[in-house]
Amino acid sequence: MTSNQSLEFDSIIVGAGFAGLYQLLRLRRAGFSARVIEAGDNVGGTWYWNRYPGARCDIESLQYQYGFDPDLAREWRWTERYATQPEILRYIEFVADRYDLRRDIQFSTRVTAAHYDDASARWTVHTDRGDAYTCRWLIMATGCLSVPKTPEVPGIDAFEGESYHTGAWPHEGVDFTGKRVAVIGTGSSAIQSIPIIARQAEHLTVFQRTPNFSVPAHNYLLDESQWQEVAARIAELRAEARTTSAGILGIELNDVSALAVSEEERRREFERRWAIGGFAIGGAFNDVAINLDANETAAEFVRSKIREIVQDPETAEALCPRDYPFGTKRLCVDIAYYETFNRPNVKLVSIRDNPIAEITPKGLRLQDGTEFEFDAIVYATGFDAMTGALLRIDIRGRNGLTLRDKWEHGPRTYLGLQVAGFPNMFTITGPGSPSVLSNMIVSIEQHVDWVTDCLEYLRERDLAVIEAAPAAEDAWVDHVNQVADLTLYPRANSWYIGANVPGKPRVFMPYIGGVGLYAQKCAEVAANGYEGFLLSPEPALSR
Ligand code: N01
Repeated sequence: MTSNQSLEFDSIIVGAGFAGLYQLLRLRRAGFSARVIEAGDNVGGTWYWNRYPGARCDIESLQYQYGFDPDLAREWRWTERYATQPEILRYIEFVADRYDLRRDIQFSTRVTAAHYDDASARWTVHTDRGDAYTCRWLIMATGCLSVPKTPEVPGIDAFEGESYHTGAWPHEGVDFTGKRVAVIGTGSSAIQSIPIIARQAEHLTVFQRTPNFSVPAHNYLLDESQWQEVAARIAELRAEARTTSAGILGIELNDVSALAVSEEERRREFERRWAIGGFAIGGAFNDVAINLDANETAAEFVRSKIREIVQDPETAEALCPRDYPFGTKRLCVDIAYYETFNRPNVKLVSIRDNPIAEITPKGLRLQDGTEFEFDAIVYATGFDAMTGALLRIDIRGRNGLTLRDKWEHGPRTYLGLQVAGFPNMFTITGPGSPSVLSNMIVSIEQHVDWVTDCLEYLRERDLAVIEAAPAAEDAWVDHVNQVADLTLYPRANSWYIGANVPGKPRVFMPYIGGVGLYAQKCAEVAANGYEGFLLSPEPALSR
């Protein structure tokens, strides 16, 4: 930013991923001044940072795109059923250029602090460049999986080879040809990258603490008619997606209990959906997410597939998840993941009962003393999810209350949109909203539209402050927990409950009630004059 530019805006948006870009566009069109502050040197958010080999979206590309502009949908052509990271990044860059968004984005700048001033009802936003911006509305579009987490194992800095985290991959790419490589972790990022790394590396060792359930993508090239049909109906399809449970269309929901049909029939239904690929299997029966016995039928089906694919029985058994219900950790969608373990240059090492004790200068050592040597280590060890990006900023609300203190026992929000005590701050796809349990683009658009409509409503009525009422927040947090407890989800040690970060409070963070019900609730709240929020005029005017 040059010194002759004002640092005062109606709104500061933190992050230039899908959420930040759309929020900027909507605010600009509504006549609010806005500045986006972005740590990276380009747009893209998660798709800017996660450039590991094999990175793709596990939501089909025709649905993982903006739905707000039919012209945009007609102008962009997706090539594959599941888009690769480079293609998604090109799309986001295309969007930024098409709507001339870059001129309002401050790149290569990290927000370090944001403090609310009661007297002026404004936020001051500090950056690592020493700038201080002031704004009325602070919109956190910081992403849910944007703070990479490396394991808390001694010696990480002592390793003399190359080390990488999937969530912060070098832009120039990495060539593993002829190298002995370790991948630590077997979540979605590992499952996507392992088949590609295995084809390049001389030898690959995969260190697995918990096996994951993974289903085949059955990826294919899209033909002209598939793409054109969606482009022609994008607005209608997006509106429909907002009424579904996960913001995804085309998953046929079979409203039958898995326990009400014969074993043959059950197997046939699972097989049919396995052949479709992706999340199709999630709709096979209506009680897999809530009934442990029903769930076990899905879990055992996937295990049977693993045994079919993986030739070495011991490796196959080690790859079979057993200690959490199917689907309660993010289901992975892969391209030849299990097949990769049939390669002679790939070895699976289970570290469930024999964890990594130390990263050594040459490789790593397990607790039982077994040593390994590597040229490169890939940490596919996940993220400090949902709250990490917000809590690493020194956010202080009314009376200096820090977000860190407020969320000491886990995130508390009203509708995942606002936090009591933090007026005029909005969290796009924040904890307490469907967010990571849904098609993120659908949820992002729903939140951005809601926030923009809300700011227009306030402006029309000369209102300058909106804040979640503590009672509404309490009731919403209770509801989020109650709904989660109706399902099997809290039974898994997943990042949804913060289990992957030592010391993080164990709270089921996203709202599992479904996109449709949630969007309806948000609309009702708005229609009732922003029920559950406290609205007030400019402080000076109210005195
Ligand atoms: O991270 P993860 P991810 N020692 O947390 C292991 C989204 N995503 O980056 O399960 C040894 O799932 C850990 O083991 P455990 C998607 O929502 C989307 O893969 O904690 N191992 C686990 O195996 C996804 O869910 C796409 O026992 C350690 C792995 O590391 C989310 O991002 C693609 C360890 C981490 O798995 C996160 O996925 C990729 C330790 N100390 C990701 N610490 C799309 O397709 C951790 N692990 C859109």
